[in-house]
Amino acid sequence: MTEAPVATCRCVPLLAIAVKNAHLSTREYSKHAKHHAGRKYMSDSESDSDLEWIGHRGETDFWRRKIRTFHGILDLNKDGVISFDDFKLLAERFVNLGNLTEDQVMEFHKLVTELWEKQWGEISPYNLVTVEKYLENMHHVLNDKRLVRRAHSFLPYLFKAVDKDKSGEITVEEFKLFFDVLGLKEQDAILAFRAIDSNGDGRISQKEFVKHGRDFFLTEDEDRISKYFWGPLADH
Ligand SMILES: [Ca+2]
Ligand SMILES: [Ca+2]
Repeated sequence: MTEAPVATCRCVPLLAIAVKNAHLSTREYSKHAKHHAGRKYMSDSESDSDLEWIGHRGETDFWRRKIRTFHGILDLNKDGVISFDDFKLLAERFVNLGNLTEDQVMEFHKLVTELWEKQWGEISPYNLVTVEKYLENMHHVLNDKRLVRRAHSFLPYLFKAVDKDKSGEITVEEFKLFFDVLGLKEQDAILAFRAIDSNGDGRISQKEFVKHGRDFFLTEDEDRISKYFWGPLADH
């Protein structure tokens, strides 16, 4: 019975998934159930079978709106384009919170540089990423199995950077710090935190943080709570 392990592990989220997928055909659902049963042996980055097919991702206005929202966050000096300086400065803000170890800081810097070079090429003040270019690139990443697995590997570092007491979980206070570093409002941090902390215990684990933070970039499903993760969505 493939359904048995589903009923015994992580009941609440799985029930929610089951309800959400009630419209799927039996065949699709059992594929889904099997997939979720095996999830604990997989990294989150490999568990994307509920997304649109590769090649057809990133075609909704909703997804484009989310990507424009994130472009606005990365554009620290709000001049309409992302430069490596924006990128580096944002990483520096997380590092300056002082909660990463020396090794983590080194890994994070290396990762940020690699991400830039892989996605945007040259590190130069003239290499500027407009919203259009960003949308085009993110669409490409989303539709490339290999690229999409690596694209959000920076998220655990953001989590560790704001986990002030190093408890391995983030409280609403720590989440406010996260939004503050991103230049977002405290009130929006509270709203986002409430949405992501779906069991209401006042804590978000690294796994949940990475899962929803990443899901924001991947899903076209407007019902997913990940849409709250990076603050209010851009108007259009
Ligand atoms: Ca900028
Ligand atoms: Ca904590």
